[in-house]
Amino acid sequence: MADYLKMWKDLGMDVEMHNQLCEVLPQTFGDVYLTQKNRPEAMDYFNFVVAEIHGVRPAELIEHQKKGGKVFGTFCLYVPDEVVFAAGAIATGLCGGSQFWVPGGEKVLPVNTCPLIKASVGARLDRTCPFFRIADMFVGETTCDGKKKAYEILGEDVPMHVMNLPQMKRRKDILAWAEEIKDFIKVVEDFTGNKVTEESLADSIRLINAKRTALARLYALRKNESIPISGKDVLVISQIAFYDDPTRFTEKVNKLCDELDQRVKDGVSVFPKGTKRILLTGTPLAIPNWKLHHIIETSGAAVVGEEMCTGIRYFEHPVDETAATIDGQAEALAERYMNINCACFTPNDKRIDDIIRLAKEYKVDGVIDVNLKFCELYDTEGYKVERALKEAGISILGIETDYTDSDAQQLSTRIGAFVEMLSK
Ligand code: BJ8
Repeated sequence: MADYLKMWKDLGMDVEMHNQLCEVLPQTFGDVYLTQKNRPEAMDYFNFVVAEIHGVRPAELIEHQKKGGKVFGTFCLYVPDEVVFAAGAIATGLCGGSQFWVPGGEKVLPVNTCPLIKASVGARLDRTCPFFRIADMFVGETTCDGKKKAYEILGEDVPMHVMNLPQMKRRKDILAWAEEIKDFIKVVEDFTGNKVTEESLADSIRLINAKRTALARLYALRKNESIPISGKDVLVISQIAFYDDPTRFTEKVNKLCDELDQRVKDGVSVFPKGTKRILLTGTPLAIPNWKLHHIIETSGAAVVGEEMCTGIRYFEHPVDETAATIDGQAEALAERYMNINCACFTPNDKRIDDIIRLAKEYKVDGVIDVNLKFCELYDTEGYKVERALKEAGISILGIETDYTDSDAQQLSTRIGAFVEMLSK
C-alpha cells in the first residue's frame, strides 16, 4: 500500500494498531485470492482496490470533503444510496468483516452480539478504520435489536440518523417506508445544504440502477455450465460495491463481464468439469470476510451464487425510473427496497421462495445456509429455510460461524462431507 500515514494521522486514527491490520491483510488476501489459477485479467482493478483499501478511496472521500461535500456511512441495504448521491454527497458502507475489530466492540457490547456489529463498533471505537473516521454522518436503521442499540453508542460522537424500517410488508408498511425516505431526503438536504430535486434524484436512481445492472450481468455469467469466475472473486466485487465510486465500479464490472463473455464463448471455466455448484444463503459477508468461500472452493466445490446482502439481494429489482415527482420517486424507492428479504421481517416467506428460485436459476447441487454467530433472526429463519428446501428436494447444509479461524478445520470437514454427499 502506498504511504497514507499522514492521512491516517490527520484522521485521528490509532496508526500503531492500524499497522497491525495493514500487516495481516495483504497476507490473507494473497493466500485466499492470489493463489487462484486462471483469474480474469480484469480482476486486477479489484485486487488494486483491496490492496489500497484504506488508502485510495478514503483519499477520494477526503478530497470530496475539501470541496465542501459530505460523506454518509451506512450499515444496511435498506438505506437508499440514491438519496445521498442526489444531494451531491457520497454514501459508503461501514460494516466490519474482520475479527481484528471484534475485541474493540466487545469492550462496550455484550459478547453474545453478532460479529458484524461488534466489528463495526470496534472499528469506530478503536479508530482503526478510515471510513469510520471520515463519515460526517452515520445512517442506521431499525433492523435487528443488536444494530439498533449499537447505533446509540455509535451516535455518541458522530451525527446519527436512524431510519425507522417497518417489520412487515403490507401496503401500509411500504407507504410508511416511502414517508421515511422522504424524511431522509430532508435530513440529507439539511445536512449537506443541497436540495434534492426530481432531476438529481432521477440521475442518482439511474446511477445506482446501472451498478445493479452490471452486477446482475456478472452474476448471470455464473449460471453457465462452465463457470468463468470463482465465487471468491465475485464476493470481493460484491463487497467493494458498498464503497467504491459507483460510476467507476460499474465500468470496471462491465469490463470484467466483457472478458467473461468471451470465456463463456470459449468454454473456459475456472473449475474442473463436474465441480459441484453451491448457493450460499444467510447473513452478509462484509469485507474482508472471505473464510467460507475459501473453504468451499478449496473443498472441491464452486460458489455460484449468494442469496445474501453481499450478493443477489444487493442488486435484484431495479428502481422504477418513470416517476417524475419526489413523492413518486420516494414510493418507487420504497417499493424497490421493500423487495429485499431480510430476516428482520415477518413473515419473510419470499426469501424462502427466492432461495428455491435461485437454486434452480443457478443450477446448484446444494445450498449452504450460513449464520453469523448470535444472529437470532437468520438462525431462527434457518428452520423454515431448511424444511422448505428439503421439501423441494434441494440438499442443504446449515452452518454457524464467526470471524475467527478457530472453526476453519471443522467447517472444512463438514463442507467436504457435504460436497462428497452431493457427488453420490
Ligand atoms: S438487510 S441482513 S444488511 S439488517 S447478521 S447485524 S441482522 S444480528 S446484517 Fe443486515 Fe440489513 Fe438485514 Fe441485510 Fe443483525 Fe443478524 Fe448481525 Fe445482521
